[in-house]
Amino acid sequence: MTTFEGTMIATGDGRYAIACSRFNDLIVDRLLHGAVDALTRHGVGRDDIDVVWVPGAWELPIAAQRLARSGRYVAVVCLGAVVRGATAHFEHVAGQCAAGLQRVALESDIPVTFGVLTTDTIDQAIERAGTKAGNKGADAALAALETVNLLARLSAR
Ligand code: INI
Repeated sequence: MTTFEGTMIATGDGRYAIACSRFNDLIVDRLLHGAVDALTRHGVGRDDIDVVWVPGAWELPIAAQRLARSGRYVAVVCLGAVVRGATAHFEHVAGQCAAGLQRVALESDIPVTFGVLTTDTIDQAIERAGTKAGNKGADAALAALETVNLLARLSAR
């Protein structure tokens, strides 16, 4: 039996893009901090990380698509925070952001990871942005790193 898994150690041969949505940037700043911290502590150089800001989660898929198609990156990490509040707008923004990013991920030849919080309240978002429920930006960054390494192994076999 042969098992293939990605390591969490950067191989130093590629740049990472992080696409962030500015809406709820109090939260997204913390997700970005977690993502950069995770990448750099696993061996990615700060100079090998580009950060791109879009207005809101709705705009993440078009930016992720452009970044993925550029050929400049080994992965795109997408970060945002969609908070339900009292409006049905949430369903459209969160749903279409997730669907769009999934489409970009499948149509790209590189990992496009999902670090977009979709919560009922700001408190829940804070919990997932570096307090008691961890940091989903860091999780999305490490998922990108692991998948980059896995794909390299699968290509090399
Ligand atoms: N964008 C977010 O990233 N999070 C939200 O919670 C949000 N809500 O609730 O409205 C949101 N809306 C803006 C949207 O992403 C677009 O930027 C806007 O509609 C312009 O296209």
